[in-house]
Amino acid sequence: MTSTSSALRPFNRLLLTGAAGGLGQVLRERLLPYANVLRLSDIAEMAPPAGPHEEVVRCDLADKHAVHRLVEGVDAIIHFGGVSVERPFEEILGANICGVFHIYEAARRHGVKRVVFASSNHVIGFYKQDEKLDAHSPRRPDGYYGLSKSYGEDMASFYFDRHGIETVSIRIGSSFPEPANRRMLSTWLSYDDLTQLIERSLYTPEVGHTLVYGVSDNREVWWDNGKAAHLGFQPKDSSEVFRAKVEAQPMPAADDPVRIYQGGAFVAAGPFGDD
Ligand code: NAI
Ligand code: 15L
Repeated sequence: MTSTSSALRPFNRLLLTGAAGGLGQVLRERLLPYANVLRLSDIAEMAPPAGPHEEVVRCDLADKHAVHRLVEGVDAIIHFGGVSVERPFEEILGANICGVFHIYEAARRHGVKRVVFASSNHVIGFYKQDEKLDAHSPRRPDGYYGLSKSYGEDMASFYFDRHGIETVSIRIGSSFPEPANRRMLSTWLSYDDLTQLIERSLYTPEVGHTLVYGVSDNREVWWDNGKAAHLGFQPKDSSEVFRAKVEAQPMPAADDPVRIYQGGAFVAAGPFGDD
């Protein structure tokens, strides 16, 4: 937990989507200091059930009316729900593409002014690992999943320009307890740094639509966050402490996408058949 959290005035009610997922379960505990009530939502069952200062609303992001009910009464949305890996387009369509539209349209209707959107490095996955990017680099999505996150970033941009709803889109690298492979030595985002980034995304006064790469202070990083400096995000962790353990793994072949592309294996996923 970041040291500044206790000094910040909590929101009355925050909504976290994807709350039953890998990051959702981590954030469920860490976001509690930022809200009087944390509304937790997922299509999956929430375990454990709602505790003090929590409420659970089960909801399919593909269901427009359910999402509109879900968003009513919240002050800000941390949108982490959806399909989180490469899958056939039809699976991604409902959860991620319709889902992000439903979230923003519900935010407009209910007067919610701030969204934190879990985007992904797979928006730029087809860049090579020796290329350096910033927030203005053209996107190169590496699949339907990356395309859906690209669409989400555009949705955020549009709802700011048209309706004044502010968003921080976090292009998360790889947020897990520790980096699982060599690629993640560059893309790893610790849970503490993710929490700090969400805190800055909620509390920075004017963000418009800000795009920030969610990455820790790793030795070799492909992404420059200079254009998001106003967030004041200062990652504290580094993948370096895991380097020896990761480098004990066998080296993948030189032509393996995991050694070439920023998106790693995602660039080679699919096709998923003609059905
Ligand atoms: P996850 O797959 O563990 O969690 C996603 C959650 O969304 C799941 O609990 C799932 O039940 C829920 N969900 C799926 N379809 C839904 C629907 N139609 N309606 C409501 N809920 C639905 O993924 P994880 O790792 O926790 O990631 C969270 C978010 O962060 C995702 O949006 C993912 O794309 C994004 N992200 C995560 C990264 C990581 O390294 N963990 C990297 C880049 C982005
Ligand atoms: C993502 O977007 C996924 O949600 C996560 O499961 C990882 O695959 C991550 O990217 C990554 O690229 O390591």
